Amino acid sequence: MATAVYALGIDSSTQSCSAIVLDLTNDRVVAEGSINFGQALPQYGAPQGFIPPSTRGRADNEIHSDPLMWLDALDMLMESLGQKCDLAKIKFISGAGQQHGSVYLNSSWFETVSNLSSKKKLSEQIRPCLSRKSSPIWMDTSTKLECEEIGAAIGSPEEVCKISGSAPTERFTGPQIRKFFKSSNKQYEETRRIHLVSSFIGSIIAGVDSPIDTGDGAGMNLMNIASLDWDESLINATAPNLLGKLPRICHGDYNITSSISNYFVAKYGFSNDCAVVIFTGDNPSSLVGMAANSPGAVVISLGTSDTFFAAMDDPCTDPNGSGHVFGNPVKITALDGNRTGSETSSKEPRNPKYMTLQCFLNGSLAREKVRNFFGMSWRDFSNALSNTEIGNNNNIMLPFFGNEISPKIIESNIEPEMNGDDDFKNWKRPSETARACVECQMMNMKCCVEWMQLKPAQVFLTGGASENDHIGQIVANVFQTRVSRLKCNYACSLGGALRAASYGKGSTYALQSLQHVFCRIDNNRDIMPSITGQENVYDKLLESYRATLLAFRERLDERKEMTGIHSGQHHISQHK
Ligand code: XUL
Repeated sequence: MATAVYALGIDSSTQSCSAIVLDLTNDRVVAEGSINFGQALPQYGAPQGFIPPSTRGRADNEIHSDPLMWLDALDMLMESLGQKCDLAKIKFISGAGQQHGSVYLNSSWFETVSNLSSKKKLSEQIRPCLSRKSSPIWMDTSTKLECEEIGAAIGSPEEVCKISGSAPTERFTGPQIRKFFKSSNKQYEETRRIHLVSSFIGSIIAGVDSPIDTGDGAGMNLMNIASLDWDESLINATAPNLLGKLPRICHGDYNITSSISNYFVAKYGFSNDCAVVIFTGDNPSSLVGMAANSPGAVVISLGTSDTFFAAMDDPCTDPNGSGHVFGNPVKITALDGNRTGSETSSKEPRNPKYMTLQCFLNGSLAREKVRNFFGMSWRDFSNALSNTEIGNNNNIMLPFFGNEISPKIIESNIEPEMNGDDDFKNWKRPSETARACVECQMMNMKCCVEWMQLKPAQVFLTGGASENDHIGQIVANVFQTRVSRLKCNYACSLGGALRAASYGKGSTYALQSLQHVFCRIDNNRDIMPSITGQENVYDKLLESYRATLLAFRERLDERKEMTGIHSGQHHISQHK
């Protein structure tokens, strides 16, 4: 019997590092694993995967993580996978990282990453290479001033959006780099390489300095969305001597190396002919893991952040400046022939270079806040959704427990705005509050993604909260579509394994065929809207939601006028 061939996909995300191992010979998942940073590595003081700003004297909107924590988790993950399957059978590896986060490395990085010793931990060896101890991540909204400066240098935020696919955006890597250059000039000078989380983890696995892919590279405000390469004007507007500190961008030739770093061979028993494929961002990877990389399918991912994304042929940008265009991390190879049957979401092989994405910071973070406030278990939260009325008797919540990305709200002391009956407004109605949170998250999403002009006939749901049928029902009702889920709910790591198997050196696997096998829709769990167009209470509620949001914005503006302080700048000048 032929030896089975395995592919490994890794997902280095905000709260955990997870993996999936596929047996490509026998069409099955052989192992899964996940290391939760907060639980497994309490010594990093990051219960939710990021350093609580108060513990390090940072402003509330400066959110960083320790990159060494990601490496310790990677070591632990490999150790645990080795107990579940034969790692020597893995012939292809790829993966993804939380988008926008950046790792700053000095000149010793290049030598160190190519010569990792299996006698020491990864974190121990990389520690001396860090020119910045912590990494700003996607939750950081502290660069309002730098965004304004980059916009002004290029001409306007709209111009930056035209070039890079996104207006200057606080969490994006370019504005974060600019802030680092301004506040820590010496360390910036010492920095020889700036990696994204994806290219950092990919480099470690490959044992070479990795390029950045266009899916994740587009999330930096530094890449030209038309040429899919670094944009000179954006680089110059961001920081001096930046180009030399950035890895190459790559689209198409996805192999980093045909032999994994010897560290993993010697320490965990990987085979040295295991190919490593360039890593991408978590959302682009999920696009592949949901088989949504061809236009037509829309994905909603309910995770730490909620995201709404879809493949797209030509880049069209968000006039409100909070949505994005990223690269689509696939290429259709000669192996992608005609495919029959249609259990996956994608149709004929197409090669769109782009995807569109809208990110909502107050995703599971907000759902958790409501749950914790009322001391509910997830079961209680779920019961609350089933025991309350569709439309929540007009009780509305703006589900923002702090800054938000979509719509952009960057102010201090933001709390959810409640609109409805008195008890509801005074937080005395647990069940209605749970429903208001989820219903209004979905209505907010519907409003924010209007610019994409998509009319999805079906929404694919993924992420932790997608398992909850009551949440799925709200999605179906608000968007008036069928909601489907895949049998395997690990879209991000699955996307990594699928890209690895399709693009790794020596691969004979076609992405479409693999998706046909591994991205099957769980038809038994499809959810149809339970209300129809005519009786749709959400049409009316959506109007109330928009009005509540408008009134809230006006009040924020009045507050600004009264204090005379532009709140974003206030944060920055306070902590300079
Ligand atoms: C997308 C975004 C988040 C992160 C973390 O723009 O900021 O979804 O990728 O998941």
